[in-house]
Amino acid sequence: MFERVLIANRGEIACRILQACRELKIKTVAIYSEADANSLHVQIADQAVCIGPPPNADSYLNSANIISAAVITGADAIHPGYGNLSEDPNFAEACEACGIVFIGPGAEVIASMGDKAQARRTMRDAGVPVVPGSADGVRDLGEAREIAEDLGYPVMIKAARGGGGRGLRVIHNPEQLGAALDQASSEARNAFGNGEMYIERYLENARHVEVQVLADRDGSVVHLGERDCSIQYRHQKLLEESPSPGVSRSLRRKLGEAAIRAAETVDYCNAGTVEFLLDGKGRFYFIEMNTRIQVEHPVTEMLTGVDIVGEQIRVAAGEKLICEQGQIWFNGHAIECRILAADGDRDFAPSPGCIEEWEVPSGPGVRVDTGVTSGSEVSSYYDPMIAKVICWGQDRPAAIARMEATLQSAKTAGIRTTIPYHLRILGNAYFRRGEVDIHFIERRMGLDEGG
Ligand code: MV4
Repeated sequence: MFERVLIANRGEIACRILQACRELKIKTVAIYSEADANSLHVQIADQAVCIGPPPNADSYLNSANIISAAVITGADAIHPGYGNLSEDPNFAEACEACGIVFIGPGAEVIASMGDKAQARRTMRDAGVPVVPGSADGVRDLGEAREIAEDLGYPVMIKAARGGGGRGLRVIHNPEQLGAALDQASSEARNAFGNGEMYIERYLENARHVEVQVLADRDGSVVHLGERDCSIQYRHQKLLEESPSPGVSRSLRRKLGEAAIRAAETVDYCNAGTVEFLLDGKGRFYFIEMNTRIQVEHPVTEMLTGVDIVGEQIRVAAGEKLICEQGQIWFNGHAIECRILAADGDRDFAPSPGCIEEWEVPSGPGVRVDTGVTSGSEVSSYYDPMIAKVICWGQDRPAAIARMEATLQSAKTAGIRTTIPYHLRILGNAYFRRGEVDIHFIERRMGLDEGG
């Protein structure tokens, strides 16, 4: 096992990883920017290294400084968390070149899943269902027209190097196609350094369901069931749950098999997430694979009891997965609310400042993952998510009731939080019936609506 791990992140996920290391008796190194000198993750680590000024590009994305910090402190591995350098194949490669284990899949696998068009081809060839669409990137407008005509409108054009909602356009008719393709492609070239685009049929009322997988170096792969992540606003997820109200036992088995096949196809090692869109008829389609730990992983941990971050560290150190598929049970229901320092009434505008009061009650089936305490500063340099509240219940109504009680009892002061907005989601009649798709927020959360 590793002796010392550097955590190349901040906030709640840095705290979560630090705790996993402590449990495995691994010494920890935190990194921090000049804005984070007093942060919780710095306080709870065994040691901490300042890696740069406040802007993310100069600190948490500064791979040379981070790797230097690992070398100087004698860390034998780096956990990247999510965001930041977690899906940068160059960073993973640089770690390995310095003799430091990157806690995640290999650089080649990160790169191959980072190219969404290539990922789509790989999965299609492996027999994983993909959305009907172009086999390759579209070369010119003529070809795009032909493909779109065959698929039938509406279609969606996507940037090969996009992902997570960037570089997408819905096209309703052939007249829109040319200009949209030109625009989106040059946007993608600017943003991702690559203008390649591909086309899919647009799925209108889909759920966003993702399957958690774990794989070790021996090639054992298990799935930990799905999370329904449909409730999002502008690709910012607000609430996730497992099991998905739209997934039956037999569909779960098929989704799990498809996700395992996806992971096996690329010789995956570590934790990964296979994203699918689910239509109203029980059909599912691969869209992307994420090669990192995800924000919403605690939902799955609550449901299965598997410590996903702990397993990431163990398999990266060459150990075998702690369990086989037959030992994994899905118990009850879990829901996560992502609490942001933001104003739900004003388009989720960030609300930075001092958190004068921060108190979320604990209790049976309640987990709070946070990187803040009373007196913490929420900096406008970074993501405004300050905590995740995860509630477990014997069934979905019980999990909802527990979440409502927990959020109602929370005490916060000094900044705005999305807790009132989350309470509105929990009270929404469509949500309570489990009738959600990726348009839930726009269509069901208007001020005059409650279903
Ligand atoms: C789609 C789609 C409908 N049809 N692809 C958005 C993020 C990226 N992972 C893929 N996305 C979508 N791809 C087809 N063929 C709708 C979305 C989409 C979406 C997906 C998941 C969660 C939220 C979303 C919000 C808008 C659009």
